[in-house]
Amino acid sequence: MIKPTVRDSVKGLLFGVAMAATTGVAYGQAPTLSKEEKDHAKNVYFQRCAGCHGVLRKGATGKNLEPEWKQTAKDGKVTEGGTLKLGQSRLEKIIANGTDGGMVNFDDILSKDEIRQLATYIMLPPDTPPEWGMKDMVGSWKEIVPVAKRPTKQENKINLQNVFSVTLRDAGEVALIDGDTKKIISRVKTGYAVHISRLSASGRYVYVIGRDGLLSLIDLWLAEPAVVAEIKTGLDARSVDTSKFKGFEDKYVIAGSYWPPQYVIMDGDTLKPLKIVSTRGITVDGEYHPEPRVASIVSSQIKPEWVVNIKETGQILLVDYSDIKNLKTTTVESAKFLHDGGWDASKRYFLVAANASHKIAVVDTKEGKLAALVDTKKIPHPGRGANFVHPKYGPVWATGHLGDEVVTLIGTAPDDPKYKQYAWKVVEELKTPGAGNLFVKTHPKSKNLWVDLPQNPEKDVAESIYVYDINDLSKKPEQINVAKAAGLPESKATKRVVHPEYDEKGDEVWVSLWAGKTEPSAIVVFDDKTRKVKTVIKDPKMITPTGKFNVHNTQHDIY
Ligand code: DHE
Repeated sequence: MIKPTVRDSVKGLLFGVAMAATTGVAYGQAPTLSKEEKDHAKNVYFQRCAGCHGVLRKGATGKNLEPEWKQTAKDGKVTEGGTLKLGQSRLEKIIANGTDGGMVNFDDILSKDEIRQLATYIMLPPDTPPEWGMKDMVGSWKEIVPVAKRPTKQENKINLQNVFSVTLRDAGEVALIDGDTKKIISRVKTGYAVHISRLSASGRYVYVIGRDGLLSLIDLWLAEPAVVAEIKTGLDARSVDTSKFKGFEDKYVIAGSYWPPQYVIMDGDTLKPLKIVSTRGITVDGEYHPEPRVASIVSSQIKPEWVVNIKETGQILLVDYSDIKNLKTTTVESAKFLHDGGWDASKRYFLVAANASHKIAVVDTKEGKLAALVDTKKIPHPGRGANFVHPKYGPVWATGHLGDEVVTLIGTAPDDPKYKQYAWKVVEELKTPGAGNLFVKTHPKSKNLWVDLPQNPEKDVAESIYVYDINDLSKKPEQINVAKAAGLPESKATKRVVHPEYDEKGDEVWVSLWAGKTEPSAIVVFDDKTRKVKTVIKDPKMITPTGKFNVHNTQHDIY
């Protein structure tokens, strides 16, 4: 059982309800809720549960939560289940206490009444949220500073290449921090619980996508960088990227939605929506899925193409943006439940986690086909992964795991005669002190691999960062308790250490110390060589910092 230490804001990552055992709780009585209760429960479900279980509750990283479901396996075996079968009291227990299957408890953030309502709500047929088409998008689109009124050259003296765009999750903001001076340049209002920031090819524009689908375009050239355009791209979203191929720099931006399941292509400098493409369709198993959500999107530097990963179908779309009106897409079949991923060092191969299938899919973007499907330990979660040269196996890409105590290293040099036998094979698994990793990071200039474990139930582990020596990976990683090193006041609640990110030069590592919404959080900057704290960036307005995106490294896909 996962201990009841996981805080409010990480609940989004939690996995499914174990369906294995029913308790014999009587059922058959129709579940009912008043309109007010239902509306509240619906909102709680959307905020806390939909990320893993899906809006239509078909299941992905989390289990299927439909009132009744029936599945026929390839061998013809039929299985049945559903929330109705589990019943009110069993569901309340699962939501309150979590399960051995990996779902954590919600009794520390939801009231007894909310848990009761949520249990009833998931026994009712799922609500289908509205669609979000071109009219809605155009209606939500705001050009705050039109292109003609924007500067023609940089109006500030900031070293823009070393700026960090930092998600202040629960504040609905990003902080732009000067990586040289460590001063907050500005805090910018964005969508709710921003997921990622990505850069335009030129490095001038930062694109920030909120969980609520609001895409904000920040112009770094303004005297004080600010939002110059915004648009609501969907009702629930996680991904955005830009056109990076030569000749298309800063021209287009693409955003993917969880709901409605679709992606939208927009003008890069105005966010004017140009084309919406639905991702509803057939899974790799040949079944129709009504909610195939857009997970990670990356931009190729060798072709005018985006790699768009569709979670539920397991289809990887290579979308050619050279002719938007006559859009050509290559559909690469991989494995279900695609989530996050990153390029190998050559930037020809994209490695993406099919997380609940416990696999990494490798796409050869030059050939436009699947290079490999690599079996891994449970629930790989690479973020964008980490590339380095292993002393024995040559170039490798690393991913951590939410569900196992390892960092997996996969060989990535199929054309190198010395190392090609290791390509797309798990060459080594580095032991971690527990499961619950979200992000790993290194830099071409570094000999360190930084690994967080924010989802681990042990406070000391979740508050630490672990550093491996790439020259000698047989050594145990060094544990650095970041919460202690930062000197923030002790608290009973865990301050999760999350998302290591390098500065432009590759000699500093920034990690977030992610405390509760009303407690002090911080960003702790380490010297990469000595692994000692250089600076602790604190500010009363630094509320729940999570992802940090260095302009140079994000622009050039350095990780
Ligand atoms: Fe994330 C990346 C989805 C929970 C912080 N997250 C991603 C990506 C996806 C995703 C699809 C890849 C985007 C890309 O590259 O285009 N994340 C989801 C979820 O569905 C999930 C599990 C639940 C949810 O409801 O959102 C989830 N993620 C979280 C968190 O709880 C985190 C820790 C804090 C938060 O914001 O809620 C979190 N996710 C991040 C970060 C990245 C990310 C910092 C970018 C990593 C990078 O280096 O690129």
